Amino acid sequence: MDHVRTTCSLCEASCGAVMTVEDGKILKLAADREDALSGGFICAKGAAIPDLEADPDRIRSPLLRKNGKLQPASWEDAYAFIDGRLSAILAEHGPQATSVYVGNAAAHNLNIITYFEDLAKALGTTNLFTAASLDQNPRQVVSGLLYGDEFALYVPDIDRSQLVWIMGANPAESNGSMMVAPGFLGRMQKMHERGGRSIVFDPRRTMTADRASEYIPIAPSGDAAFLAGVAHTLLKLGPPETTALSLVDDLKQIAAWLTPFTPDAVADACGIDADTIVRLATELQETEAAAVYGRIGTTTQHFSSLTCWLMDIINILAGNLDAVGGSMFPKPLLAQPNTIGPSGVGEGFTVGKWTSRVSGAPEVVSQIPMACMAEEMDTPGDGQIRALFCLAGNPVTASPDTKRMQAALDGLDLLVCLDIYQGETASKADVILPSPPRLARPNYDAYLYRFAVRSYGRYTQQYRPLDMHERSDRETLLRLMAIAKGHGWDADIDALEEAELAATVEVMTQVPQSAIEGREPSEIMDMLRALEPGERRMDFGLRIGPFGDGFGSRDGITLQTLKDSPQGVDCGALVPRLPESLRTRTGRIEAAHGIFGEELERLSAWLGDPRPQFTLIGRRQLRSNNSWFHNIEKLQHPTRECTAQINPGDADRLGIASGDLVRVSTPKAAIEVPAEVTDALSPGVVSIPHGWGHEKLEGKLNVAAANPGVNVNTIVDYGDVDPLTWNGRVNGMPVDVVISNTG
Ligand SMILES: Nc1nc2c(c(=O)[nH]1)N[C@H]1C(S)=C(S)[C@@H](COP(=O)(O)OP(=O)(O)OC[C@H]3O[C@@H](n4cnc5c(=O)[nH]c(N)nc54)[C@H](O)[C@@H]3O)O[C@H]1N2
Ligand SMILES: Nc1nc2c(c(=O)[nH]1)N[C@H]1C(S)=C(S)[C@@H](COP(=O)(O)OP(=O)(O)OC[C@H]3O[C@@H](n4cnc5c(=O)[nH]c(N)nc54)[C@H](O)[C@@H]3O)O[C@H]1N2
Ligand code: SF4
Ligand SMILES: [Mo]
Repeated sequence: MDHVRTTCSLCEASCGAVMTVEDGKILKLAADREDALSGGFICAKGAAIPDLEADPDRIRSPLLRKNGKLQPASWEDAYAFIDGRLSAILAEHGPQATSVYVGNAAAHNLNIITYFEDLAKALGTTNLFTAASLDQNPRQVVSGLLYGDEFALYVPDIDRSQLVWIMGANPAESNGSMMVAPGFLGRMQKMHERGGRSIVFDPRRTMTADRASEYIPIAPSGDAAFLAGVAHTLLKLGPPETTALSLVDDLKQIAAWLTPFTPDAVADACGIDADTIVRLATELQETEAAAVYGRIGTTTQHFSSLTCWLMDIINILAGNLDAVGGSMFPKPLLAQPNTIGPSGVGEGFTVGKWTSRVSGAPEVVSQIPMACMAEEMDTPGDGQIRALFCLAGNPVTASPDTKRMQAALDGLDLLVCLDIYQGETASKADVILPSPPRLARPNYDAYLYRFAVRSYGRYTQQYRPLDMHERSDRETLLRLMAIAKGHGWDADIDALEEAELAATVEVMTQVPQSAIEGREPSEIMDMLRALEPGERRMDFGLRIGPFGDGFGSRDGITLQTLKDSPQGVDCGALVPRLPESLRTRTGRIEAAHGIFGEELERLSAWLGDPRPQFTLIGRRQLRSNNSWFHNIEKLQHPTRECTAQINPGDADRLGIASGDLVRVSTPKAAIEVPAEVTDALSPGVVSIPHGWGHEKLEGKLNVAAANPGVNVNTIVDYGDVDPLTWNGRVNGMPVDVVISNTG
């Protein structure tokens, strides 16, 4: 029996864990008390990893569609099929007829997150879609514009804060997002014990709200109005002089834009009275170490980018941006744009480097927004998408306007899914390629540590070799790239990768102030060749990173350091990073982009708009993860049901009791869901979780199919997308609610 240190990695908390392994099976997963970040925390999902790995419905070899049915096939046959189809599509329609979709699970998989962009590049397409445009793109774009780097994403320095505002996030159940702070509730509790306070702003009194010092029921999409009132108040109070404030361009313009947004002017629209707004703003400013943090409820609503921008403005005006205990910029172990190159200035950031074919939507963080994916597939013409590589995602369930997405995917000439299950999207595939099991892959939460509340990393080596039916995701993606480039699936993929790495190394030796500036590229490549091909990129990223050894030029870490410390490498608490972390062209915080003035005008008009009778919002569930995890018997739980939560007053008025079937509809579509009457919901708000609707999965995911729930995205549509980012508005849609007459 072995005890193997690992990271759970199923969600963004990235908990350190220890697996008990016997005869190639994971018997148990327990918390690792020695982990510097998670300190002994895991949740029910982590503990269910043995069940997840042993699930008989997992895909363990490729499936290839023959005679209309997905059937087991060899990797060679699967690749040969893809090669044939893809080559024909490329020959006839060119590279723009191909596309890549990257789902949430890629962020939890080292190899997929490392190689997905290369696949899109190898295909030669700009049609790269990701779940980020149903999620955090407004946050990233606002960071890009203000700080010059889309990954300049601050986190609440929760372990040293005395006040944290939690807006549109429920870390008690999501375990935190764009913030790696495992055991968030424990950290929050510790803050309370040292006299600190937490305040939750949410239209639903969540599990986090129940544990917070104060709960403020804000109106759906009312955040921008509220924050504008707070910013107005902070300007009146007089912002403290900080490095962040001294770097802001252009405060005068921003103050002018905010002039009309008095607390009185915004109170009705956000549902928070003017005195409370003034009290909260004053407390925020007077508390030495305070942070404002927002997640899904702030980035997928009616004013997503504006809300993110206002959070930044408030963090700055209250003296909390880049302050210890405030909102701080992480410094991960792996190099990222704002830890490479000249300090404090850079190339800046833009959106719209190219536009989408059908709607002319802007490129956003090198992607086309998901709001355009179905139309790019179902609208005829030059550049119509005919092939999709779907990596660790499930757009049928995740994307608004499900029916259109389903039909669009059905119309493709080639759909290849890289997945571990045959879910709603993979069921439509021509080929499904499986990721290997946990014990046969290395792990490092490269994507997530960018949001960690400490500079921290924990690497897990592959525990056992791949068996004859398994391939690493690295190999799979490199073989798909080889096919896309016309080299054939059996090309020498190590050579292919080496050529790419050599090009990157060469560029980095020419970047001023990079850790290897002026070095001989061949010397660096020789050092990298001492490692396995699949480890070289990561070693490179660590060694040129802020804690790296610069390939021998200074004391620091390498991949070997991480291998030698399976319990994790902790490089300490966050440190203030302004102005060093900026990568804007001017070296300033470029906060006064005209779009934010325009958005404030849109907000101004909205303040007086009549409110819909019902607004639909979503919610995450503790024992779930978007559309998957529903196939694990042990994770079935009364709190994980697909219900429409509704306030008792509304329920009374409509004659609805818990358990009744209610019909929730828009002018275009309707669903029927059992009601759950609860005073956690504000009046006029109805909450339905996403990720459900497994009714067609019998024989594929049998446990999930037995309790299918309803896919809320059948009625959610992209509607009025966020003007700056075209992000999906999956929270805040007006709906009708009535008791069902079929129930
Ligand atoms: N209405 C509504 N819609 C939403 C949201 C909402 O709040 N409301 N939230 C949005 C958000 S934030 C997101 S991130 C998206 C999520 O959108 P998606 O990422 O498209 O959906 P998931 O359900 O997370 O799909 C993850 C897929 O990865 C697979 N998978 C799991 N582990 C692995 C692995 O190791 N390897 C491989 N190859 N595959 C794996 C799973 O089986 C599953 O098919 O949904 C969005 N959609
Ligand atoms: N257990 C579990 N963990 C998960 C996931 C999961 O499905 N299950 N999904 C993962 C993913 S992909 C993500 S992106 C993260 C998300 O992590 P979180 O954002 O923390 O999770 P949510 O539960 O979606 O929280 C969003 C909150 O916003 C509120 N809200 C809705 N509209 C508004 C609004 O207009 N204003 C305000 N202030 N609040 C609003 C909702 O009521 C909800 O409580 O969680 C990740 N972790
Ligand atoms: S909180 Fe997330 S990372 Fe931690 S054990 Fe649970 S699912 Fe795994
Ligand atoms: Mo997400």
